[in-house]
Amino acid sequence: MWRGLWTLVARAARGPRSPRPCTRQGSGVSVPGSGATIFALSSGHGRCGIAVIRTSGPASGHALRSLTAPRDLPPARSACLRLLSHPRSGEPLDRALVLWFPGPQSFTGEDCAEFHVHGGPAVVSGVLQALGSVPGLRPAEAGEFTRRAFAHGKLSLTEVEGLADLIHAETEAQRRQALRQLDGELGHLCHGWARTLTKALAHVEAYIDFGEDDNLEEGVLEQANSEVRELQLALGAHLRDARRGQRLRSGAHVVVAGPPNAGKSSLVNLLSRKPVSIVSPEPGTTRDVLETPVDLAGFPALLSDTAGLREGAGPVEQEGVRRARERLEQADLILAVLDASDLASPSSCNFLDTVVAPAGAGSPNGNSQRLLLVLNKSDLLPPGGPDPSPNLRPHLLLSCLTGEGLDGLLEALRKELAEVCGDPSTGPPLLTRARHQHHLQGCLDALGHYTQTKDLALAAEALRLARGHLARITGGGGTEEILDIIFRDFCVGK
Ligand SMILES: Nc1nc2c(ncn2[C@@H]2O[C@H](COP(=O)(O)OP(=O)(O)OP(=O)(O)O)[C@@H](O)[C@H]2O)c(=O)[nH]1
Ligand SMILES: [Mg+2]
Repeated sequence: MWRGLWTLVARAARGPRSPRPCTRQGSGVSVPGSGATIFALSSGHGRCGIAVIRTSGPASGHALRSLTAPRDLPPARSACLRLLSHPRSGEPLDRALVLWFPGPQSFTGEDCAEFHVHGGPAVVSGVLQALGSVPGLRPAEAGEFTRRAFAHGKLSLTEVEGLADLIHAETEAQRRQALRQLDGELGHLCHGWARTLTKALAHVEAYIDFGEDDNLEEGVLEQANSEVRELQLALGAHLRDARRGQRLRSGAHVVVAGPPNAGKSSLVNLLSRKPVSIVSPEPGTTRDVLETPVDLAGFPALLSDTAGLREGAGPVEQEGVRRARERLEQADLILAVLDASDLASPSSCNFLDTVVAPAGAGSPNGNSQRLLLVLNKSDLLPPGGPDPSPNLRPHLLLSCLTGEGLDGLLEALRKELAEVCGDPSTGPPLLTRARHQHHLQGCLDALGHYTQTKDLALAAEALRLARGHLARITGGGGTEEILDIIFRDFCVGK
């Protein structure tokens, strides 16, 4: 039996069965030119109060000493005020805060230095030029600091993506989602799934190797099968939600539609707080689809104004109506706008029958089209008068003219968009990229092969394939763990 265990040890140590362990030791990804020390302006470009320039690589300490001579390196991770001067000419450049982060306790895992200089363009370019004159330093390429952090195991791939999203986040929901991903939530979820697979694989491999051995616990294969079944359910649920995370990253498509003159353009301008569309009392003013990115109740959205839907207009307006209908089909959420004082008109009735009624309330999984019905121009209704349409489906009263009802609309939008995009403050970690979806689907397909095959060797291979897909989401690997689990989880050799 011990010979059997050593066979497993030897197997895990060779070929495709022994990729690097999935630990924070490093991703195993090589960084082109990683021996060099890189430098760059890390804060935004343009005039500002403080600009941050940083370096990463073995010559960082030398660079810091060169610009702050004759002073020594400051204590690690403490801000110190230093006079910066050009290492060759000795010309003073700025009085700045400098920080020294000896590796591996730094963002990239390498020796790093930071110069917090005054943000004038001449100061920034002077310090960058001074750094360029230090031997062994070169300007960083786009994303090179983060790439080094990944290569040194400081960030997983999903965390790298979270960091990128955080930098690009424009709405509260995007920021929350990016922070959660940067905190490693998606990575932890994938690691948890990968651990389940590793365990199942260990069980299957142990059965292959020690199936005849009395000392092997009973029901080993059944346990593996039930773990795989549970995982299939969990992955399936996440994949059904996959579009949400992507909408949260790139913005939900919210289409404003309704009959002519209902106040669609007025609503678009109100929600985007800028004059995107022309507003006029003339029906048929908007003809093209006008898009504007907006922050809607904390969620990112691409808001589209469309032509009023009606029959019998001229050819240009008809083309606008065709485009409006096309856009409606792609909408994640429809904002259906009607004139509250004109609900009995043929165009209002037609719109209610052809757009509002079929859209329905949306399915519980959030994948179908959702619709919010807005009755605009509530200021034209008689004061204290009855609800204009007690038989209508649930709706919101609004006046774009006075702003009354806007808070209620924003709250309704927040709820709808939390369904459409997923709520990053409460829900499970979201799959924000097609890459995540692709590998999760690959994992699920491989698990499908596992459940179908009768051949144990093929079943084990399917599990390895499934685990490889999960590992690729976070950018890690991991096969040596199987052995750890065999020793810990089984009684082989007792
Ligand atoms: N009284 C009142 N008038 C409004 C309100 N909202 C919009 N209007 C007016 O209604 C008219 C039509 O508004 P638009 O926003 O251009 O309507 P639309 O639906 O985009 O019209 P089309 O592009 O022609 O389909 C304009 O004269 C607006 O000032 C409202 O809440 N109350
Ligand atoms: Mg319009």
